[in-house]
Amino acid sequence: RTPRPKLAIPTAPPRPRANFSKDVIWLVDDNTFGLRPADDQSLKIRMGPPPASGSPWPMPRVYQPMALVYQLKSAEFHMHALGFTCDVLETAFERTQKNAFVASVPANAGEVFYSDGRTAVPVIYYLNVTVAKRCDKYPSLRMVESYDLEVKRSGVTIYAQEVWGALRGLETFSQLVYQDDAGHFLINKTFISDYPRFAHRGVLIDTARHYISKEVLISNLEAMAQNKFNVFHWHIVDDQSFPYQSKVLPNLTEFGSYNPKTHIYTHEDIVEIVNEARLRGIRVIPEFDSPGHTLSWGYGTDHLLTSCYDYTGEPNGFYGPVNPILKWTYTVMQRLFTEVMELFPDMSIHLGGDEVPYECWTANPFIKRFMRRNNMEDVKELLNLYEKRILSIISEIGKRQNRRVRPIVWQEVYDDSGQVGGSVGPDTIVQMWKGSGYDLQAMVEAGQKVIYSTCWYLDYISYGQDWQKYYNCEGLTTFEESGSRNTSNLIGGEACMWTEYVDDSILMPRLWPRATAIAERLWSSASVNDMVLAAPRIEEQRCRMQRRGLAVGVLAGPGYCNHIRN
Ligand code: CP6
Repeated sequence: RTPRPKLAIPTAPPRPRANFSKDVIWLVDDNTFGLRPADDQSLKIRMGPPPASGSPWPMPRVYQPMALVYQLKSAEFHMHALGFTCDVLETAFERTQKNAFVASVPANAGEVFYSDGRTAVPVIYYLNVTVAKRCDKYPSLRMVESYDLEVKRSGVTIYAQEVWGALRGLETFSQLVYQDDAGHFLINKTFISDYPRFAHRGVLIDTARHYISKEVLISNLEAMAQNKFNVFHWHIVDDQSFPYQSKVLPNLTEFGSYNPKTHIYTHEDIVEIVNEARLRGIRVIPEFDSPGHTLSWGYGTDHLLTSCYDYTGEPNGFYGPVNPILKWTYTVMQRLFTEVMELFPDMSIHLGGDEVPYECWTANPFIKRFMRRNNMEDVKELLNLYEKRILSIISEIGKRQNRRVRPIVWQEVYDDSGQVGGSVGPDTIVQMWKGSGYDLQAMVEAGQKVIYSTCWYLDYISYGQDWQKYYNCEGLTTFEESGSRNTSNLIGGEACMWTEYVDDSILMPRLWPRATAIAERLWSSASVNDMVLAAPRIEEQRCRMQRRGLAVGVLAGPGYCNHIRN
């Protein structure tokens, strides 16, 4: 095929062409500059082509690719666990084997020579992983994801304290592999030492506005793993539908789902999804949003939602948020959450609490009377009361199940009931999603653990390269520049995919590779923020995901990937 002519109009960013002159070490943390194995100094000949692929995303903390090239042969490449192992590591080997050797051009296992035409490129046959600690069953907020990775003549080595770090290292390794024009798989001599900036790196998917199939959710988990995300925030139910299969309160599902035969997540589905996530070091945090966003709960459960009243003092036929003044409400919640917390092993459960339509509460005569009798002047006190009870139900269930729970709530619970003395305890994490007028720094400095989402509403679409907006994230940059103390209270962030206008057919291409931009913000050092340097690398990550069979969308306008499927 003849090369395509160069056009005069601006098109895609230039294809990734790393400068692999042997004197250049690029994009590493300052404190490690100049650290380089000595044997590299003695190279006499220019080694191999610069990789057309092979740069990792997100950028590792310390990344030192060197000019020396090795060959890998897919059929003669073997991965072994030298330390502890378990199903997490063994299945990761299988995924890594597949992902590392997806061919852009037909694979070629023949010999490769350096540019002198005589010296053969050494072949590497082994990858050894040492995990220092026995595998945990499930990933957690406290898992250790750091790893060291070395590619050298004798083989690839990954060292990790915990199996979760080994997963991240294997993903990085698979991204370092690239093909030359003749189809040989190559990898550069490389030293990497890596760990995440934030412990909580999430993707929210709303499965209530549109039902998202198990297959798409699992495919999304794979995309998350390839971008080192570690939390699937499952916004499973909402006003429009209740697809969660409740066995203790079957009417919730029977009447609340779009279709109880086809559009639900059975317990088996959930176990499968949680397991697919676990194998990739991804936590699954379910969200049962209440007291707002609960209309669908009302189809199968009487007296749960508040009856709304109009100005004449008559019920207007509509229902509002969950009724906070009935014992029955807390019975329902207690039963539901007991079941949910048995099914979802993570220490966190998301309790929602956003966008409560207070007008319905304040117009209801029974609630008015309740407030009067309890000396409540502000309806926010009612939210406070509700959240306090829900949080105590959750912590009771946790105690009975012998686990510490770290509930998550949307920021309104902090904003509104913080004012009246606080349903939000020290174990509660607040997820921030509102923009102007809300202050991340203030929240963090007040000692509140925060998950940040304000910049990252991926359901919003606009013409042009919006990944840059997500990559920059002004709110976070402002926070960084403020020189805030207590930065450790910012535990991470989440990309949010609400699905009012998204279903199975477009969820993957709308999320990816846009969430890829966020992945680097959440994993890499704060100093890795140069968009010009990021542009070719993120484009390469997009092509890599596409090559591996993920239904990713377009990132940056006209362009192409260097493989058959475009
Ligand atoms: N659904 C729920 C939503 C949103 C929220 N909660 C939402 C609000 C504003 C925007 C996007 C999404 N669709 N349950 C707020 C957290 Cl811009």
